[in-house]
Amino acid sequence: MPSKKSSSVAVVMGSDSDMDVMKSCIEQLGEFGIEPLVRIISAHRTPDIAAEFADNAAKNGIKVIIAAAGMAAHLAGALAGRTTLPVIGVPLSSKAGLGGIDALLSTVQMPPGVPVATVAIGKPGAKNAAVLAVQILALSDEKLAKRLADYRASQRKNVIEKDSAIE
Ligand code: RP5
Repeated sequence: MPSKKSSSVAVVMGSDSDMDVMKSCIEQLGEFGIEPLVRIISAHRTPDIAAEFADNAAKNGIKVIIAAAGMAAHLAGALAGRTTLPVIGVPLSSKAGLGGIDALLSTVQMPPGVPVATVAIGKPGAKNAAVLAVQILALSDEKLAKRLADYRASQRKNVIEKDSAIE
């Protein structure tokens, strides 16, 4: 499923150990017809590659970057510091970490001027990162805007059905 093909959305994660959770982001993008560019790049272990990736992202056709990492999660911020593309940060709970709070604070506490749109820890955040990326792209893509409206309508229908099923 992971792809290195060019795409308007890049899903970057700090380690292959993040893939389990980030699969739900990739799948959610797939439900909107988007096959993202998927990369494993570490802000700490491969800082040179992270810099090269961010520097060239816009000219490679990427419009939104989703960056996920656990522990001292600097990936999203490090990429955001080198590009003006929107960066969505997904804090992850890794085995050796502090339940994701470590990654949440590292991702969300960006200094003024270099935002990272930070979503929830783990799988819910991974899914929401995909939806947020679609919302950004849908501003200039009518087909995607229609898919988003359908997605919201189906969520609404689901809840109403569950409510009706209660006796
Ligand atoms: C972070 O450190 C990664 O994003 C991962 O969540 C965490 C642990 O990485 P591994 O030791 O499993 O490669 O940089």
